[in-house]
Amino acid sequence: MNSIDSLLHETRRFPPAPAFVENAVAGPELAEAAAADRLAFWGDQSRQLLSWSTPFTQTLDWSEAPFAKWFADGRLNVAYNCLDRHVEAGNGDRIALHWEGEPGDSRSITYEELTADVKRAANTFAELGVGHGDRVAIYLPMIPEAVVAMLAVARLGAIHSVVFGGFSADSLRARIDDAEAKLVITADGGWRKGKVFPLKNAVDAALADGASTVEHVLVVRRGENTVEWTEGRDLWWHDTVEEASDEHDAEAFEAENPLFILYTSGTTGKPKGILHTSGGYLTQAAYTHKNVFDLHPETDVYWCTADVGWITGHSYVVYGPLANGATQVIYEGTPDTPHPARWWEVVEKYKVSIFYSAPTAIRSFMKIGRQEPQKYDLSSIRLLGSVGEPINPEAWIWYRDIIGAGAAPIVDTWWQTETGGIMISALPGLTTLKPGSAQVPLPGISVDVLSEDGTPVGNGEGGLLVVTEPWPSMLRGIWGDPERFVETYWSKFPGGDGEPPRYFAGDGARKDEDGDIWLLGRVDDVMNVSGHRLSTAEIESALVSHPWVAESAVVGANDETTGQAVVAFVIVKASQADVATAAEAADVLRAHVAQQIGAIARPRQVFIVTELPKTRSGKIMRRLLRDVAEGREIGDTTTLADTNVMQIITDKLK
Ligand code: 6R9
Repeated sequence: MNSIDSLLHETRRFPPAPAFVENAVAGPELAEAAAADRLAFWGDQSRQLLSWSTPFTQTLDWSEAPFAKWFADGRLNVAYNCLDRHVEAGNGDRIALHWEGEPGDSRSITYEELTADVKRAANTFAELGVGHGDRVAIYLPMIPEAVVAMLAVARLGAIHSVVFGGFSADSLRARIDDAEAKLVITADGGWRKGKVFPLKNAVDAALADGASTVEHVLVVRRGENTVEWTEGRDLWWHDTVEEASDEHDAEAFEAENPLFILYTSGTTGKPKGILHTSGGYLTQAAYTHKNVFDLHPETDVYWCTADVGWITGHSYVVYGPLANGATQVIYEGTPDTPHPARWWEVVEKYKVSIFYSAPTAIRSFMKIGRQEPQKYDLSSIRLLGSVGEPINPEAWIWYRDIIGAGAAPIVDTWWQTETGGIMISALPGLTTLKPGSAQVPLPGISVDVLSEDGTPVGNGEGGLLVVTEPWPSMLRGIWGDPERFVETYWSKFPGGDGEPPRYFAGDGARKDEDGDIWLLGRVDDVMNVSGHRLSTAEIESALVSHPWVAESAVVGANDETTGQAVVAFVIVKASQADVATAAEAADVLRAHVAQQIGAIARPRQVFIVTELPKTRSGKIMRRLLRDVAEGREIGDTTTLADTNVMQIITDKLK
């Protein structure tokens, strides 16, 4: 038996509620139109969702595959589409951003105000020499100026590279160098966990040798911490942007004008600068944001908890919501500062109706317990979203019951930095939900699951997830490295002989009996135990379904007899910590996995730990746990959110 086959004992089904269906944005006509003529469908979506100053006549040019051009002879301005046109349509008074600072300060900014702010910023950046095609690095906390800076760069036809504020000076410098950025936009500091974390001094350190391409550093005052100043290079935002004219006409650029570079880690040490362009990217960001989140822009209050330093923050904090004229919340700090229910307090305060977050956050709230969210009125929530990794069915049910009052549909959205926008997700008014499955490609998107030899697997089988047709928000390349782009994503299934090339996503997936897609984690996280394929996600799900378990991470460790063996790292819920000794708990949990999935999945070892190593975007770094499981020296920990975690884990296991 192939053990992936045993993955899904999850049989709970949640059809959409009739009242939801009645007002749903996306109906069956979307899929019908996409099936009738996929390219015509995307052309129609783009014309409906965006305002083009020069209409396009060709939807897709795939003649130089895998280098795609979408809407290539059309022209538009991305910032105009996110701002001015809403004001021109009479919606200038609508709130664009409800911003909540961690210490409790807040600002609500209308579309009219945001448009004026972006025009001032665009005038300032232009004065600093930023023009069409120039690169600007943005290294800011989650404050409104981050959104303003991104849109002002876009308005000028320049290219932003947002670097997450938690990255080190070295990582920042590597990204500045790779993109040859002219301008860096930062803040003195931002608030996190009740303290100001300095940013400007990291920029100073990054630029200390004076040998970079950076000409100016523009500094927003936020933390009010003291900063050093390099005369001639450094400028305050309040002395420049806030003094600039708020008149600025948006010039239209070609649809394929680069919009941003966003660095993401690959299999090698050097991060890849994923390149996205304008018209196709914005089309898919707006289309998915509207239909997947069932957006009613006049009444909804939307909150995506991602930082703008990640792709989710680009597509679902900045471009999708603003192109759609949505009202949204952005929050500066951590979910548990100054108290463990801070997020829920924010939901109540702004009456958030659409909430989009990540499984790792949901599991940490499960760990704290339902009493915290239950302190606040969450009745405004009508839709929940999940992104970043597979969501365990137990976390899904908790999310729906405790945050969604047992009624909100959950959209589990599969996509990547590279895909630019959501690719696989339920549509909330149409799809009967299956906890743990991302389910179906969106109308207009074509995906499949292939075996190693490139043939599609049947229902009930697992393989490699691919995208079989180009899509509007697809990455256009890796900055400065076209070969790596072809090699990484298109060489596994290159096509030829009448076969089109297929995009290899790097994820394992399985089709269930209905053909719905269940993500199994990155293929490097798929284990092979005695010739049986097992997914880390599958076993983690089984572990989390045990009442003692708050969170788990599973790795495949080399094993002399079985090839690989399953090794689990488990955090036990605080309320259960005294129930059993670590050794007893390990035995119970090994038996539980065997009982849930089958003896083949029984972990060789279960380590009870208090922390798991996570990247700053919340992904578990299984590579480091594999080092522990295989008794090796721990590898590079610099991309961990908390670099002490591995020490805590290894001390605990001594
Ligand atoms: C948006 C984002 C991409 C990788 C992707 C996959 C995992 C994301 C998922 C999911 C299962 C989901 N992933 N969403 N796995 N279900 N709903 O996270 O982009 O940071 O580039 O990560 O995340 O493994 O390949 P990115």
